[in-house]
Amino acid sequence: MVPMRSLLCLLLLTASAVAQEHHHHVAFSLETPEPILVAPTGVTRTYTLTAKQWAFTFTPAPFVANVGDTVVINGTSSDVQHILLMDRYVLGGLKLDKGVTRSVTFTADQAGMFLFICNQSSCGAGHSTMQGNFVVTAAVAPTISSVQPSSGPSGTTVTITGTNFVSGATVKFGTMAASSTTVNSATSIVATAPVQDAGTVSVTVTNPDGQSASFNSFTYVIPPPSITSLSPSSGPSNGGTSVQIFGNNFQKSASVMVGGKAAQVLAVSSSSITLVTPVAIASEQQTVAADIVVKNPDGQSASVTQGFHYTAAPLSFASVTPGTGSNQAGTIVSISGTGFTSANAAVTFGGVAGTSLTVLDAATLTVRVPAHAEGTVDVVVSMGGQTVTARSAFTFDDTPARRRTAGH
Ligand SMILES: [Cu+2]
Repeated sequence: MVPMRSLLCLLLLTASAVAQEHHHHVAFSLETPEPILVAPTGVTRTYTLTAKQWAFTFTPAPFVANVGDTVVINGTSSDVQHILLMDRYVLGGLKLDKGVTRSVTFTADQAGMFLFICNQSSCGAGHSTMQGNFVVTAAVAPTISSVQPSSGPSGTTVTITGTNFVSGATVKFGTMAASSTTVNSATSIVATAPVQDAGTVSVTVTNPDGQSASFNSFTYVIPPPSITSLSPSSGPSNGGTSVQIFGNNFQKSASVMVGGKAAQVLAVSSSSITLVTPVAIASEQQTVAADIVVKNPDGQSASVTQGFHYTAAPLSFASVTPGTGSNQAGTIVSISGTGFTSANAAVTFGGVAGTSLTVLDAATLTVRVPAHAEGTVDVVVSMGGQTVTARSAFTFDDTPARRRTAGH
């Protein structure tokens, strides 16, 4: 009869041998699993593990994941203590005790088949049969076989046919995200071409795991633009009015001219353009009707004659640059403000009229400063019957010239 103590030793030796054998498999997988994704990918999978003599039971079953998934195991025992030990992912062991739930969380970062065993050799005579495999599947790259239709204007809805599309996949037309994407199945995605310039782009599907497929190609064929309305259709002559143009077939790089001057374009969709009006041209009348011209990068354009009306802004003064000049006539300064017009325009410096007055636009003029005694003076701008006075806005100072003279 074998003494109790010897039997225990024998059991321990057997358990040790099994653990040693398992240890060999820690660094690599036993075999490559079938490349079948468990949908969805890139998610957290939570498994309940119940250990008992003599099995580990994972719920839900099977115990699987995709590369990139986060795996949570909430483990307990229904009898004695067992310990879960798993190649690569649970190397520290997870103690499983009756009435206690303990958890371990890891990222399935490598595909393969990973052996798990019970590492509690004193759990009983069937200990060495407590083992199984955790399967991690490498995600499969998508493929694209067709894009239909293969051409059309911005906003065209296309059907992308291929394989291995996964819920959450994104679609790009060239470098731009589709304006809408619906993954109907692993083989079909419906996407809407975002607003872009005319031309040919590739279509790319990217699964949530980062694997992608590109297809050549989708061609933006864009008819001439048209304008249906503007809002608002008037604003002050000093510009800065935010205007929306509504119409069709606007391309992403469309430009807009207002009264022959380039507007700042803020946003373009195929059916609307948001812009900021430029400063109006100088005019005898401060109310100016300006033509609107939208030009697509392919050269096609649409226009509305006198589509925007500049209204008279109150005359105001903002700055004079430079603010200092020679006593001698000759310094040319730039004055900015609002409501400028070339009608009855005059600028005086300390009561003396400047010369060569040029109103560049409704917000900018240039003028040659007259000769004047040294000192700081008021600048008075008169236009179209309005007058504005900028107190102490300009200084006549010949100091630099005297220094030059003194140096000789
Ligand atoms: Cu056990």
